[in-house]
This record gives sequence, structure tokens and C-alpha cells, in this order.
Amino acid sequence: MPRTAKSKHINGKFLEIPKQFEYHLNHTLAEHKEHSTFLQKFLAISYSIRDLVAEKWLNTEEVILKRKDLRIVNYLSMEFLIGRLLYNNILNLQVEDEVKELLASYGLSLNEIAILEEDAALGNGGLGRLAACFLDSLATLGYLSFGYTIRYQYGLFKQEIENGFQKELPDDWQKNGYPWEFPKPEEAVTVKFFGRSESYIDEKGHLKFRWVDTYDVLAVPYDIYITGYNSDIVSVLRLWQPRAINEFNFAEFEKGNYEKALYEKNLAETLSKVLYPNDAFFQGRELRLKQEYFFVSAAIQDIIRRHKRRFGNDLSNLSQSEVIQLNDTHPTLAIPELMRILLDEEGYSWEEAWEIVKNTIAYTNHTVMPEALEKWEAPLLQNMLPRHYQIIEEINARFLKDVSEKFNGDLQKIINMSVFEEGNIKKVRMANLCSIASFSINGVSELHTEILKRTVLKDFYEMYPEKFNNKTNGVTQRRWLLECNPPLAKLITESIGDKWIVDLYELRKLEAFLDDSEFLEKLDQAKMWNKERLAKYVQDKLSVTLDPASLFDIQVKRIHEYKRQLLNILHIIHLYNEIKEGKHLKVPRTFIFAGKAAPGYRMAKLIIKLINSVADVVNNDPVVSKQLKVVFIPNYNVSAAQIIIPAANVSEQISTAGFEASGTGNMKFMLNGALTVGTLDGANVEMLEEVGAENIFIFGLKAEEIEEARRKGIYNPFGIYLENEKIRRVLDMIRNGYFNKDNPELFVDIYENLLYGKFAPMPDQYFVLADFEAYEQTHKKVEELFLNKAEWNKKSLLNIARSGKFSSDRTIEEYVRDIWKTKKV
Ligand code: 4GP
Repeated sequence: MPRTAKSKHINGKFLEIPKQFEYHLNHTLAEHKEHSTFLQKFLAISYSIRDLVAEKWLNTEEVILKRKDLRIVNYLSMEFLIGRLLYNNILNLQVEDEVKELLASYGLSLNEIAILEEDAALGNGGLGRLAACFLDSLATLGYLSFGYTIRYQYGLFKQEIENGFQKELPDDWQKNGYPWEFPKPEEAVTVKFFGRSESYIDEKGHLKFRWVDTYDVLAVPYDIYITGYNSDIVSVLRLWQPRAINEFNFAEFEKGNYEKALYEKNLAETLSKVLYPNDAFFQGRELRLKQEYFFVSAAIQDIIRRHKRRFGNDLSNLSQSEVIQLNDTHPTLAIPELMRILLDEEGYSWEEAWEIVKNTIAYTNHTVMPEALEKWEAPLLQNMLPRHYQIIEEINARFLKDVSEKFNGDLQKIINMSVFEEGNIKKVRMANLCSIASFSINGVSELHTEILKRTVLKDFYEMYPEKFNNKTNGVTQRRWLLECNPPLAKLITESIGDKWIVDLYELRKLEAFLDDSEFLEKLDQAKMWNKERLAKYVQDKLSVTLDPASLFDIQVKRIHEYKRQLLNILHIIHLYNEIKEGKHLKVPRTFIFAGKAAPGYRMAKLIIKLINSVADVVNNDPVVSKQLKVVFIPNYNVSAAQIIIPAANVSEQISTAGFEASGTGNMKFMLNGALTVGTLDGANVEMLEEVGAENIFIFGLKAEEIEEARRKGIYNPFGIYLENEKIRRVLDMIRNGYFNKDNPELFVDIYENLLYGKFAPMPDQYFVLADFEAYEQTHKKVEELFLNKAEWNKKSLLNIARSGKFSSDRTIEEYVRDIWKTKKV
């Protein structure tokens, strides 16, 4: 592979990384190369790579202005979990050898420099990481795209584990300077809040509205360019930073009123302090809504400005030049905001404006969890965004007329489909607004899309069947194989060439090696390398020693009851009991967990504590710890995932069927050769289709069975508890404080929630006990298979070979084909 010469020639310029590196050390950082620190070298090398990235942006901008036939994809998302960029950019620009050589001349390895980069704290979970994979694929495939979000100062939070409990700290990711962003203060826009909507008659005698007496904030863009593999264009991730219009009150300061002098600044900047502020009280909800409107308004203004730059002031053709994908309901206000601008500022009629909006906006749903389907108190929205509220009312009134016509006045349909939910406090249902205004509605796996059609969005499906389509998620193989798993990537490239980097279906060719024992041995060695790397990471972070020869069984993801980390830990307690009784596990096993719990989610935090308490008992038992280890790795993020996932033998994807929209971690594990223990949920269903039943461990109740049991109220976990001795024992230990002798009541709530539904609408609402027996049996099969190394490796290879479908390149091509209808540069 020609790794150097080409990438240094960009836009006719010749950029030599060693020269740029010295330049940045001396002139950007004003440091001598002899006394510069590691961090300074990290920054200097990042700036040198950034120079190449900036050239790609210059090229992209030219394309945007010249190629008017290309529709631009705008991805509006509350989160983008982009992970570290240094090594990613180096791989995409194909300058790895050159950088390594340069760093070697300082006695440094690329790895020890790359880990100095903080992960950008711009996300939370799957939805945010998916958005990041999409920008990578869009750039790689050559589609013009902009991602829009907020420049959060402290992100979600940094997780520490203290005495087994999660502790949340601000994630100050920019504290050492972040080398990848470009501030563009001249492109700032104004975002308004509050005030009132005023009517007037315009010169043509038409009734018009304007939004007046507003509180205004500046939105300043900071751009991060996301490179694609071997691509000449970049995706732009535009982060909006709030800024007060009058940051500093000079007069107040002169009087010694220092706090007052900075009042406006603090007020504006509160907007971007954290992602998902606590919404348990009014102020938190108000802040969330403000955040949503803030970035959406800035994005819409930006999109319109770009359209005008390319096509002049006529916006009637906006939908041909731009498409806006709403990543879940958080950016829903894009709908009334675009309407408002078209109506009040650009002078279009309602019909014209609506036509533009509904041809430009598309909606992706990422969850059926009722608590995640956003509903805002109407008075809150009306007060903050009076003109938008009025527009939403008008959209709804017109829509309900259509509903009434279509369904012959069916009152229930009108109640279900209205944007407004009547009640003590009237609510605005964002998913309904999205479904009304979008030309496309998609779920993120086949099963999830079917569930949307038959439950959550059933009425909308009846009304607009043509809007619905499925887009099964995917992950980028550049980060989730090439970057995170060097020995496996190398083995694959040596065996079938490197086309898989841009066409993951190429991995099918690996099936030729299924009976090649030498190849399987190498595959095994690659896995071992990753397990040793993870064991070292755990040793350094937690001072727990892992045996890389043991079976690494991993569950990493947000902590949530429906994801059922509880099922996993209950089973581990059962294994502990068996060993205590004198049984021997057939193979020594290491169970690894990681993930954050929402700060206000008490049960999830208790589950973290339970995992850590069990880990304490297990790991400190001289007999048990020889066969069983349990670790909880703190502060799960993209960088941690890149070390953890390649080391898995087993991937735990055990959500209650019907609740995990897709999952993307499941795909990353498969791509890295783990065998999945999973329920028939989300994309697991499609993984089963691809890999075949013999090569994946599927267990548990199916989505329809769970739906039915819930509907009929026939599930009786207490009966299971009485009948199943293993379960009873495990639960009684939790109940009686076995794992927490100094505070024996601590886990009673978990017990009572499972058996009596103490904090839930029903006992064991996620069917943990119902699936326990099947889960245990499945784990016995896992153990058995792991004894047979050759068989195991073969299945592992098959998982890799058949993971082609799960590339985000495939997902993006489907979005382009069915929704975005754009072309490659
Ligand atoms: C997640 C879903 O829970 C996950 O199944 C899916 O893979 C991911 O979106 C991407 O589509 N949802 C969220 C969320 O992260 O905040 O709703």
C-alpha cells in the first residue's frame, strides 16, 4: 500500500509531516524540541495532521460551491461520540509509517502519544456513536455532509467508582487544549428565546406574525473535520458554542459588581455546560429544551445561509439542495423553526413553507422506551418559544383535519395522533410532530421498524405507510477493526487483501480459511494479543490480575434495566455458588462489565454497586478467584471500547426482546470475532440470519411473547422464584446482604423490584427471571464449546467473515438510496 507520497500532496501543495511537526512545536506552541513534553509533542503531531485535514476541507468547500447537483446531508443530533481522532486521521490519510518513523526519532511510539488525547465528551451512547460512524462513512463514500450539535463543555460526566458506587465528575475534555477544532466566529448566528408572537398586517394586506421582545444568544460554530478513508472530502461536525451578546458589563464591573458584570455570560454559557442535564425538576427540563432549540435553530440558519450561497435567495428548491435527518426527537424543533423562518422572515405562504419543510426533513427513531419518547409540557414550550408553539398548533390543526377525513372522524385516532396530549398538564409529543412533518420515518433494525409499525407509531403507519422504512444500523470498520484491532486487521489484509477497509462484504473471502488450522492458530494469537492488552489495562487501572487464557465474557454498554446487566450478574452469582459447592467450571471465566448509568437513575446505579460488590467477594475468594473473576471497568467511552471489544470471546447482548432498538456494540464484537450470547432483539436477529444458528448463542423469550405476557398480565416472577431453587438462592443472597455485609439492606430494592415491582409498573418488568434458566443453559453450551479451541476459532472466524452487512457504509448507502437521494462527489 503506498502510504506516504500521495497523502503529502494535497491540493497541489507538498506538506511534509516532520517539517510541519517542527514548525508547530516551535511556532504554534513556542517550544524547543529538546525540552518539549509528551503532551506538546502530541499537540504538535496533531497540528501537523490537522494541516492535511484542513486541506481536505478546502477541497470540500470548493466542491460544495461548485457541485450544485449534490444534495447535502445534514445530520442533527444531540450527540456525536467521535472518540480520539489522531490515530483515526493518520489511518484515513494513510500516513502511519511516516508518523511512526518521525516519533521513533524521538524514541516515542505512536500509541503512547495517541493516548494523550482526551475523548471529546460529546455523547452518551449508541445514538451518538452511530452518528459518528455515519460521518466517517459519509466522508469515506464521498457524500457531502454536516453534523450539527452542541459544544458541551463537560459532556455527560466522567465516571469514577468509589467504594463500588458510581461517582459523576465533570469531564473537562478541553483542559489541555483540543487540537481538532476550528472556531469560525464570523459565521456566528443569533438564537432567540422567550418574548412573544405579535401579529401585524403586511403591505399586501396579509396577516403576518413576528417574534419580538426576545432574549438573544449568539451561537458560534466550531468545526471538526471528519476524514474518510482515502477520501478527498471531509464530513463537517459543526459544534455550536453559546455566547452572550454582551458578555461583559463594564459599568457593573467598575462599580465592583463582578458577578453582575458576568451575569449575561454565565447565563448564556450554562446552555452548553453538560449533555442531558437532570430533568427531574423544572429548571433541568427548561435547560434541555433550550439546548435543543439552540443548536437546531443555529443549524437551520446555517443550512439556509449555505443554500443561499449556492443558489441565491430562492428557498423553494431547498429540499433539492439539502436534506435534514433528525436523529431521534431531540432536534424536532427544526420543524417549526424552518416553518417560522420561511413564513415570518422569508415571506412564504403556509402552503409553500409546508411543502418545503415536508420534503426536507426525515426522522429516525432510536428507541421505543416510553420514558425516552420526548413530551414537553405545553406551557414550558409556549413560554420559551411562543411563535413556534403557535406554528405547532397550526400544523396540528391542519393535520387532524386530514386524520378525521382519512379515518371517518375516528375520535380515538385523533386523540392518539394529535401532537398534543391532553391531561392535567398538556404535553407536546415530539415523535408525533416528527411523524407528521417528515417525508421518511425509519427504525434502526428490521425488528425495531416492525415494532414501530405495530405499536408506538401504529396510527401513523396506517396513515402514511409510504413514509416508513428500515435502516439497520452499522459500524465503521475503519475504527472498529482497522484501528482497534491491529493484529486481526493485519492477518485479514495478509490473507484477502485490504479491500475490506472500504467494502466489508469482502470479509466473506475469509471463509476459504475455515479449515486452515494454521490460519485459525493465527486468529487465536490475535485474540490472545488483544486479551493480554486488556489484562494489562485492567491491571493498571484496577490492580486486578486477569488470566488471558480464561474465557473473556464482556458486557459493555449504558447501564439500563432493559439491557439486563442484572441477568448477567445473577448468573455470575449462581456460578459462584456452584464453585462454593465444590463444582469446577470447565473453563476459567472472566466477566467484564463497563458502562455509565444516568445520574438520576437509581436502580441502574444500584446495579453498578451490585456488580462491584459481587466482584469484591469473587475476586477475593482464594478458591473461587482461580476459576472466576469479575471486573467493572470505570468510565466506559470510545477509547475504552477500542481496547475492550477486540478482547472478547463472548459478547453479551441480552436485552429483553423488543426493547433494544438495534444495538451497535453487538456488531463491533462480531466483527472482532466474539461469539454472541443474545436474545432475539434488535439487530441480533439479523446477525443470526447472517451467521447461522450454529454460530451464535440465541436464548430467551421472543418480542411477541414478552408483549403478550405484558398485555395479559400473566407473568409471575414470584412463581419462578418459588419453583427455581437456583434463582431463589441467588436472590436471597442479594436480599440478605451476602455481598454487602456492612450494609446488608443495600440491595433489598433490587430483590423487591424483581419480585414485587416495588419501583415499576409490574414485578420484574424486564423478564430477568423468566429468561434466567435459558440463559444458564446457554452458558453451559458456551463453556463446552470453549473447551474445543479449534471449533471455537472456526465459529469466531465465521462471525468475522459474515459481518459484512454490519458496516455503516452499507447503512449509509441505504439512506442515500431511499431517503437522501444524493450522489457521490
Ligand atoms: C440507541 C438504542 O438504544 C440502540 O439500540 C441503538 O443501536 C442506538 O440508539 C443507535 O440506533 N438509543 C439511544 C437513545 O442511544 O438515546 O435513545
